[in-house]
Amino acid sequence: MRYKIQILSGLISIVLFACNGAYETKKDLKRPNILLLVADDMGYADLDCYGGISNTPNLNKLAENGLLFTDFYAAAPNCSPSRAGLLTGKSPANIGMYNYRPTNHPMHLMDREETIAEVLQNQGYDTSHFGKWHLGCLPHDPTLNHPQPSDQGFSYSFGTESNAKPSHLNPINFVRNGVKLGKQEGYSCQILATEAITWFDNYHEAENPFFMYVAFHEPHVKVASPSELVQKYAGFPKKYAEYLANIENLDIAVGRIIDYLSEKQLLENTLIIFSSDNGSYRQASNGKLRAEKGSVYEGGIRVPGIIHWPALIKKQSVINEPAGFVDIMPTICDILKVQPFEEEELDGISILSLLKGGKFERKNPLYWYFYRTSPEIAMRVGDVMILGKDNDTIPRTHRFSAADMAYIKNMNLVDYELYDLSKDIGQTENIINEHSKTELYKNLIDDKLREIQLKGYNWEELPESSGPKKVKTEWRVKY
Ligand SMILES: [Ca+2]
Repeated sequence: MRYKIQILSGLISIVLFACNGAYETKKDLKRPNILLLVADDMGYADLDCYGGISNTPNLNKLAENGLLFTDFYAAAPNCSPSRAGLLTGKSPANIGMYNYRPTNHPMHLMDREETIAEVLQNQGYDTSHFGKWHLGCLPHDPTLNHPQPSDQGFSYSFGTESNAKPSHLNPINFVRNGVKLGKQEGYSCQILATEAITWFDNYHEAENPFFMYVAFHEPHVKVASPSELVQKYAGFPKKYAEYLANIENLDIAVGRIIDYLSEKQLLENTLIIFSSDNGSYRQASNGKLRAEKGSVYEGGIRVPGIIHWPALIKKQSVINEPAGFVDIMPTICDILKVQPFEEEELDGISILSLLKGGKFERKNPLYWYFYRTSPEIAMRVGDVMILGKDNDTIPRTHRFSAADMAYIKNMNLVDYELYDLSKDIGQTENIINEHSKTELYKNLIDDKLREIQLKGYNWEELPESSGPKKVKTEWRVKY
């Protein structure tokens, strides 16, 4: 994989863009359009430009003309907490998003949290959401009374509470601006692309900048892909071919949105960010990374990260600096020169200097907390990842429960692992007993757990633990 990235870097070392005078003023760079594209469960090694098998020319092109991050991280190893971290810039555990949110569950992204959409809406942006929400009930439910996309800064919303049902093909559970819709014809990613383009034509005021958040349902199960694409991968087992075609179909949908922006001459000053909400449930999709979705080993949290913004980024670069979801909110605030509502509470930091090709220094290490699998916590300090666990063997249910809440508030770390990711991307050699700074890192991660236990929202009306349980050490959890 690294070999392929190096090739990419070498072949396209300098890509110069013709200057478009309309976007070259400092004023315009402070108000770019922003397109946030998020895949669901796409692994680190799924895209062609990350060494994958699927044909993904549109995302390759974004990477070739922008920045490709080798060490980009989701905010959590599964859907709901990761999306909460993405939209707020805060560690999901600190804002009470501890796990995937099942249907009719009280856990949600609280209205008191400020989202990217709210910041941008206040700055005069036209804001829109397409696809998976997974931050509370959708549409409005008077019993749960969770904030809707419109309460979180999105003027327009077309999507689903969670996954597309019954699959990506002809989904029946879409909601447009609070109104339940019937069956939608086609594949989910293409339905989203069509709706997004329609939104531009019918709802976006040309004089305003826009913020568009497109949260694709692909390639989360249950996978469905067009037969003509599946046939392109006929040499693979049927289920695998369907998966590879699913990645290509998503790439085609991304291409349709990009082509529209290009036709309307909006591409030059649009900041496009592409990533995935967590690692893949397929080991092969995570390349050499250890573990899968649901784990705080690299396979659960390290994801593709591509940033494209021709008005600022003038040449292709591969960025090895660790960055991720929680950095997006502070970066956007930095670009707009606005102060987040609770700046001191943000866990991410602006990476605008990285986008500009300048120096970058992270004050507070990135970290991930997930109580359901072992290890429970990970922290990235430079090239090193330290992980902590309590070696408990309590079986866990799918639904976040009162027993889980009590466990989170009381757990202690008793065992640690340390990996040098610059030499050991697969986390095969635990060097906790050899590293000179082991005690320092142990203290850092112990302190971080205490902070989560102190600050993390305490849900009081959770369901009791029920349903099928899995022993915790089995990290290959399927959602
Ligand atoms: Ca996911």
